[in-house]
Amino acid sequence: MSVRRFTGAKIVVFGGSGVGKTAFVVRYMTRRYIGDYDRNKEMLYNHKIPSPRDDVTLEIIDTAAKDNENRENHIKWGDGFVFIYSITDRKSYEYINTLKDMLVKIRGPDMPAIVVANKCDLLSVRQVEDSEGVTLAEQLNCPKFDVSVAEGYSGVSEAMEELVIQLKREFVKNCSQAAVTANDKTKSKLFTFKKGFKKRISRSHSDTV
Ligand SMILES: Nc1nc2c(ncn2[C@@H]2O[C@H](COP(=O)(O)OP(=O)(O)O)[C@@H](O)[C@H]2O)c(=O)[nH]1
Ligand SMILES: [Mg+2]
Repeated sequence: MSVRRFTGAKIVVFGGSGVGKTAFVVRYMTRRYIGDYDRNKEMLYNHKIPSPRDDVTLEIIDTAAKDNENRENHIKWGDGFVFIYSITDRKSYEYINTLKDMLVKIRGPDMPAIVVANKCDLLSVRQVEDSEGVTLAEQLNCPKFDVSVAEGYSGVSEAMEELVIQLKREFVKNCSQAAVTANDKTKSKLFTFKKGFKKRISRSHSDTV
């Protein structure tokens, strides 16, 4: 029997404009911080995580579009999600809250995801309390990471490592569910075959009497 391996996943990075989505993705992929990007550009990146067994390739969409239709397509496309808000921007927190309802409606309450509270270097201009972020993460049923993309790589990498762990777990769960379904199908085929066989035997038996 062939064993399926986890070799990749699709990740969508959601968040309001200017929260640091592009900075987050670029920091994760290159370890570098580049301050300014085109805010209206949506980008699809491929990021390979080398591994002694199987390399894992992440496809990452850094979203920019605001229209609902695109958002819905992204929700359907992704295997896992990064929800970023900036602690200095209340509206960006509200944005994730609205998105959360749409997401739960389309994908259900359990999906690989992380909440990222960015710009933690700007505590003096904080607009979103830590407890509000915790509540959001609880509602999304996922962990929350406080980071400053500007200040360092480690918080970003820790957050993404957690997401990849969740994605692997989900992959294994789906594989075992698929195996159970396949097993059930084989069983039901066998059952139909046995039933047909019994009928044929009883018919041929009655023919001979
Ligand atoms: N102070 C601070 N600024 C940040 C941080 N992350 C991103 N920025 C800045 O926020 C602005 C918007 O970042 P960007 O990645 O383009 O946001 P996006 O629109 O969500 O993709 C840029 O000027 C970044 O330099 C952070 O952790 N701290
Ligand atoms: Mg951007």
